Amino acid sequence: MEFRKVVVAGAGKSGIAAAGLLVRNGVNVVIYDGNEKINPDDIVEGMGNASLVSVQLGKLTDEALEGADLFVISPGISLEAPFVEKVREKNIPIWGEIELADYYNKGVIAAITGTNGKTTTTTLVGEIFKNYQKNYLVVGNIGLPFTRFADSTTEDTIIAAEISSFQLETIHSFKPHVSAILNLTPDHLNRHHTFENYIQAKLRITENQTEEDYAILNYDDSETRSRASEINGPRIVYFSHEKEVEEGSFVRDGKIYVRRDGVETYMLDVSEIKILGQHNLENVLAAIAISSYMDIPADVIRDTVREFSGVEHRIEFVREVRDVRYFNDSKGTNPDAAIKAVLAMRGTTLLIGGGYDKDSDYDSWVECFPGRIRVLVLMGETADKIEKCCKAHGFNEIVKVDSLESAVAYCYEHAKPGDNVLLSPACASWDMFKSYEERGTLFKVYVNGLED
Ligand code: UMA
Repeated sequence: MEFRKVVVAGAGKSGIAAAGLLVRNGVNVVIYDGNEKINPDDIVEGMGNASLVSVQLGKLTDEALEGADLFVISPGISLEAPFVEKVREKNIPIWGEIELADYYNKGVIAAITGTNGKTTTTTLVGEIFKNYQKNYLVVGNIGLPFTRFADSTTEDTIIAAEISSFQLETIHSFKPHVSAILNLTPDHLNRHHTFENYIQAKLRITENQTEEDYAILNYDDSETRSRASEINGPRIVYFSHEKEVEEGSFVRDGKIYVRRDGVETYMLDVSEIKILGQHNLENVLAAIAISSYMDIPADVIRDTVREFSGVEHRIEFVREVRDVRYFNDSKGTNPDAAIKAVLAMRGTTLLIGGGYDKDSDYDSWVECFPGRIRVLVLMGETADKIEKCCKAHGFNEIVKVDSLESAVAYCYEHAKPGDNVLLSPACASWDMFKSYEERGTLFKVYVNGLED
């Protein structure tokens, strides 16, 4: 298929990169964004051949769609957005940015999805790839659009791709050699409406895989394990810290092994892993299985895992001030991720939570507070909803603030020696910040400004 004119919806990271890829390949592009306040010059800047690009803001017109042979939609835009119906009526194919990238890609992909642990696992797999060969990429939901690099790949490029449910909704022939589903707990219900719809979106990561490919599943997460029967095509491989799986990675007597086609390989001892918590053991087991089935030698995997000390914004230790330890878990954007951060703390914690409302259910998060959380400092759109949930569970140690800076200041004044202060909001950031990265970075700025 040759493209002559493509409309790209969304002028965020993903849309800009998709448009850039198309322009580099000589395609006329209309970039559309609903936000009228964006400066079109900022969008076109850096796009190379600007004569191929036009920008439309506000309402998507028929004229913009005229003659378009493809519509590329950014992951943050719902397929239920009213203008999408118009595109469907005109029978213009709708692709996500991942599908577009894969159209130009020549490399071999390890694609990682799941509710939590995606970024840590993708980062670790990327580090393993980096230590194996120069020709590698780390892309996707992690913040580096695949389209930015897709047309520079060769058949030897190995790619670690973090893929979200949003991105999977708009794939058609995207076919990773190795796919991984790390776990499945409810998230993004305001977009997918039901947990089942969300799961079905995640399972699409395997839909084009065939028998020479592998789908790696978390054996210890019953929701994920039970979906193996719905996957047709790739060979199923598991990772587990509870059971010695037939095919995949597992733990025996504190030692991690990979068993592939009946051959067992020792990888490393669990005690050698630097990143904290059981969820991180799962992430490491997943990364080991993914890399092994991407044919990376065991010694490269072993050495990289031994060195790996985690990712930014994920239970990231920031600083100790007056005997209080501050942790940035801005990536804790749903209750399940936030529970893992609470459980990873030693001693009592002043917890900063709340944010953008994704229709999440906060009960299980609040249930893990007694004995662990000294006070919950709430901010953002969900503050009232979370407060109500806390009260229903008999947890009343709540303070509401109107900014992250005030939250840090409150914790600084009220923490006792030996406490932790943890930013782990259980909510997305979009009500008050551009991204969870911005929220985490600002948290670190405020914490680093505290007087010792
Ligand atoms: N927009 C419209 N109309 C709409 C909605 C949005 O025009 O109805 C426009 C906005 O005005 C804005 C643009 O779309 O200009 C934003 O597009 P986007 O939301 O897709 O954001 P990007 O900057 O392109 O970032 C996206 C991913 N964002 C989302 O999925 C919401 C980033 O994932 C990803 O890193 C990036 O592409 C690169 O691939 C972030 C994320 O929060 C980290 N992901 C969710 C998560 O991890 O839970 C899924």
